[in-house]
Amino acid sequence: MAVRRRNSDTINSMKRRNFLKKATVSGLSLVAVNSLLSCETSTNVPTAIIAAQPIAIKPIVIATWRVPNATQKAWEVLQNNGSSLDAVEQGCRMEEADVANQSVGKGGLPDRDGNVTLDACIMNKEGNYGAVTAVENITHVISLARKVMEEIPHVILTGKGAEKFAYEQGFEKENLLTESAKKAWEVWKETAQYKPIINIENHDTIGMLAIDKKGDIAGGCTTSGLSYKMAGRVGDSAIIGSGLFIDNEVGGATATGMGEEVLKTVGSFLIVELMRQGKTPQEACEEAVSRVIKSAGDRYKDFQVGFIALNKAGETGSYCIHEWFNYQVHTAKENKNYKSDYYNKA
Ligand code: SD4
Repeated sequence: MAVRRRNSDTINSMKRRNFLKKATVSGLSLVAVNSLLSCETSTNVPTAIIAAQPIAIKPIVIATWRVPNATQKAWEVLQNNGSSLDAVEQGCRMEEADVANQSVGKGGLPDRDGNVTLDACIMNKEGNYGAVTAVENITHVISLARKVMEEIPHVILTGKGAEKFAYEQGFEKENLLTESAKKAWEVWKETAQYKPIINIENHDTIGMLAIDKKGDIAGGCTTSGLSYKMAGRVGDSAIIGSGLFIDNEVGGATATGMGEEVLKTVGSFLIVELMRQGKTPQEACEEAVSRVIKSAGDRYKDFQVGFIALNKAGETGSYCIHEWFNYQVHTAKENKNYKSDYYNKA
């Protein structure tokens, strides 16, 4: 038995070493390929040297879930020499305005009392942060979070105070509860049972990371939170280090899924710190998911958490607990959706 266990440990560690080797090689070759696509990289530098250097792939956009319109919008901003901050704001706004997306902005599913309340945050290359939580009647909370970051001495505004600030800043009052979200809530009320459903009710919070042509990174995250949450509940999406973290020396990370679990493990900050210590974005996302699982014990079977990460070399990573989390990447080559690797293969 002991021998068997040792053998399987050895095999697992070999598998992991091989995986890491592959990941590193493909990561490096990605750098090489993309650096050739970059507008600002000299094509005279031999590929081998490019591959060995942390050369920025500029620009690049990555976002949680299947959000091609959002990444396309962000990409256009970057192509027009816009900043990564403008890109993530504009990209996130696309999902906030899309009433078909029932987890973000207008059209988001309401809380138990039938009120749509939104959370959002944004971080820039200087490490500045702005956030709003539990905001009603304002569609573009990502822009409101940016106003918090840029216009006032505080970093988080919540509820009525955030809404008041929005009107002062010229934001329009809107009814965020669409007919279809209202109907869904009315159906939910018939049983009023709350159990998070993996990848069904909770998908489409958008977390977006972008590197602009100057090589600077920024990120944004916006959501209506868990549907049918308790009034006043705030998740991870607007909270620095949990739903989003950016460090322009290292890279960025953002999260989706069960916010309570991400908050407890401060997942996005953890990923950035692991990348600072030399882990690839992929390795860092895997470690963050394993912390969530460790903290949750058997409960991990009942909820989803997914992370994406981007380092300053333009390498991406993603990992989640259960199958079917996906993410969108826009580079000079394409605007493509990828299925994330996941932990629970049982
Ligand atoms: C929250 N993390 O409020 C958000 C929900 C989410 O995809 O990401 N849904 O907990």
